[in-house]
Amino acid sequence: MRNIAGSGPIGSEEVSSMENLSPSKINYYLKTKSLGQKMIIFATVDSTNSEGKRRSAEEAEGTVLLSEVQTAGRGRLGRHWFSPGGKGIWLSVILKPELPAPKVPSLTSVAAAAVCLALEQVLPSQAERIQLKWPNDILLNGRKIGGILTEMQVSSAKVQAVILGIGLNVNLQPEDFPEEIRDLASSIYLETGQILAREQIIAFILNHLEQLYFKFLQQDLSETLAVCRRKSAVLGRKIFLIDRSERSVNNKKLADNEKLPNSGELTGSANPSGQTLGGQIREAEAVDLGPNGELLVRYENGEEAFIISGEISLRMQ
Ligand code: BT5
Repeated sequence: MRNIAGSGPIGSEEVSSMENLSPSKINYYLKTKSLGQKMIIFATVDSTNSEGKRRSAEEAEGTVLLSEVQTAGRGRLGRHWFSPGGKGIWLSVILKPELPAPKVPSLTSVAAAAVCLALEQVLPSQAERIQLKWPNDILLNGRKIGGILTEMQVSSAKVQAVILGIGLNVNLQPEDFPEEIRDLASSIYLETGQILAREQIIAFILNHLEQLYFKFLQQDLSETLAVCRRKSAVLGRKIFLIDRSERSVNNKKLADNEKLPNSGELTGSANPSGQTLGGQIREAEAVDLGPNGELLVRYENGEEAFIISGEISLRMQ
């Protein structure tokens, strides 16, 4: 029996209304052994990733947290993730892989590939328009409809838990987007005119995620990389790489949740010689993905580097 519960902490509520996410509908499509065997569905929570961190010690691997609304949804580097009610998928999975920390960033690619495969399944006629902007943006018709936030909790140099957060704008209407992101953000509904059942998409994401995650645990990232290459909006293109690391280190006004020691989002940006870009914007060509999902870039001077994500933002030219 799947346990779908929600005895939430203060500030969290269980969903009971019929118009909200239906656990039984999710279960109908779910084919997983572990992921989503326990789902906790909130009406409102600050961030499913934050809730995942708070619960990670007590919850088993594969526990899925969903919320209709997030009041403090987060993107990378402390950015805000708009999470209005009832129309999006705001989901986090608690994972407990026995892995060294440097292997964890690959999970962003695993999740990105899983979301693409799920979207191709529900939108076969749009398959070619679904793309990935490395490392974590899901695009439809070139506009951002989703994103991934991978965070890990580390104690005594051991990965205790990974909170894999997925945000997807499914049925959002124009008025659901604040002015500042209207130009870049969109939803499946806005791009296709279709209102989709969120439950089916959730189940399809978890089905693909589990399959790719299990392979990843067996050190097989080949399918993930094949999907990420096939769906890449970036490979072969000129890009700008914008280093954010100085901001992280020097800006004393960082929000607490922006970088928590041993409990933060994945960061790390270095080329093979260990240099960062030092706050610069650098032009490069996106050449390929590396064996762990890193981005291989070639700078104008011919130098090549693997970018590990985290503190690097990428703009397409
Ligand atoms: C991301 O960050 O794209 C990761 C988003 C992860 C959200 C999920 S929801 C479930 C889980 N719980 C959380 O609290 N988070 C995760 P990033 O690449 O840093 O992009 C953030 C930027 O995307 C913002 O600065 C905005 O420009 C834009 N943005 C914000 N909300 C958006 C939305 N709903 N749709 C599209 N773009 C958005």
